Amino acid sequence: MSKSQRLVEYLKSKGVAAELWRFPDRFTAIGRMIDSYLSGKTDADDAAVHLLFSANRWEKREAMLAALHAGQTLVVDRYAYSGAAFTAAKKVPGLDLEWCKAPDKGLPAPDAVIYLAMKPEAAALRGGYGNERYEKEEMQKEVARQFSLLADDTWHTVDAAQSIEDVEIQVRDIADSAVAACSEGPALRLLWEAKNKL
Ligand code: 2DT
Ligand code: MG
Repeated sequence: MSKSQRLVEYLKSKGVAAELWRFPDRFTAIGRMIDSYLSGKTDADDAAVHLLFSANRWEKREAMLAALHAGQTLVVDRYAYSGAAFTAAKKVPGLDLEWCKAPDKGLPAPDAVIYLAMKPEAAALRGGYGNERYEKEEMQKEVARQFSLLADDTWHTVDAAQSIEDVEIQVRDIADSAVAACSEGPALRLLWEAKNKL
């Protein structure tokens, strides 16, 4: 079971209505194009692929909003922050971080971002890389750097090199606080109305 799924199960066990979402959603028509690109079956222009990832979130916007308004807590495994960080990490002239953020402007913003931080060297030692595009140490290093530029005060960094139990305790704690804060009723924010930069 993924960490995100475990978090959903934990929240449900506490009586919090929660759902797991993940991006890219590889099961829509756009998602299948993304899947084919990530698995290396097809090549595509970097800007065009970036816009597909964003469109894959936009096509889910109505459903996300409906779930949120029905009181669901959405645990989202990757979202627009991954979108911006991964494309910016490619260092394609013109596709800087601001360009990469732009297409997601106006999507619902997360109340809390939980960033599981691990040094790319340590991740490589865990043998975690598969055969997909981007699963390379150099790329992951640059992605981590881009993520650090995106961090705002919705961010919580958890050291993923700890034991799974310790990671889970911290993730649960952050989620509990976020759910409690939302129940006090702050309005839904939109990307990229960041609060403050870290
Ligand atoms: P996983 O399915 O294993 O998470 O890998 N990505 C993801 C992007 O480049 N842009 C995006 O908008 C998103 C959501 C991160 C998916 C890979 O796709 C990358 C890893
Ligand atoms: Mg993957």
